[in-house]
Amino acid sequence: MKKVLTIAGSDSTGGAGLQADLKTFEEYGVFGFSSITSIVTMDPTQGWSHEVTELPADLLEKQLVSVFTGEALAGLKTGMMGNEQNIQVASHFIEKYQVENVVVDPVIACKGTAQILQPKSVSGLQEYLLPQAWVATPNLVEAGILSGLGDLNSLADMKEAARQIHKLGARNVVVKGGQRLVGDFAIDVLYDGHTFHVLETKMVQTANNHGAGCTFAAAITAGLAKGYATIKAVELAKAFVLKAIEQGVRINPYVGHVWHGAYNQAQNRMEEQ
Ligand code: PXL
Repeated sequence: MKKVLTIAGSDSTGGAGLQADLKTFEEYGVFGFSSITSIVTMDPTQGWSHEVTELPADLLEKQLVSVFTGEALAGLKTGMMGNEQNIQVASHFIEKYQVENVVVDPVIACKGTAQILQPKSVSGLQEYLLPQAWVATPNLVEAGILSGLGDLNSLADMKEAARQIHKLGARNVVVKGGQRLVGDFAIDVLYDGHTFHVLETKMVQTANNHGAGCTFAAAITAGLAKGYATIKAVELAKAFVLKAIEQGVRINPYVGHVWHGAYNQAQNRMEEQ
């Protein structure tokens, strides 16, 4: 059994964060561990604003000690880190245990909300986690910030950002165009330091896509852990997320989530015979 870890924030509504990661790991048939860095809550009395409560780094460290007591992990994903101390702790464990298949989802900006910006994470990501990443998966806004290029508006901009983030040490960079890039297709660019692969899927017009980014990175992690080549792991993750978006679920008046089980039709499991 392949074992994989997510170091991420908690989204109690179950769409993004470590909840998305664990659900995705299960769909891929790998055993999921999780260590919590922060807790995201949403307050409907404030127009459904997000609040991030950071957890202290010593608590993250205790969780990681628990996780790393067992045999080697086959993959590791980082998501929302909360603060720079948590980034340093995570980075330390990755180095100490020489973890392979590290996927860094550099969560700085969540889709559709400026409230969840994590400015404190930017330099830590650049200095510690991106150099350890086998794959980094910034969205358009994050890629603009991490590369220092600012607003990205075209495929050419995405390629240049990928090139800059590769220079920071990430071995493979997927810049996710998603809904932010104008056009009929969801375009991602994968750069491995030599070649740009432009990955296109149809754009699904839906509001029920909360959690898509986390799910994508978790799917890549699980695919790599299972031994898929990087390009194959990224392509499969894209197909997995497309299905999850197409079958998104309305959660409340404010938000709808991707359905992590869509690719395998998990809703049909365990039916009474
Ligand atoms: O999608 C970014 C993200 C990551 N992690 C957690 C989140 C969110 C967005 O809401 O809640 C825990």
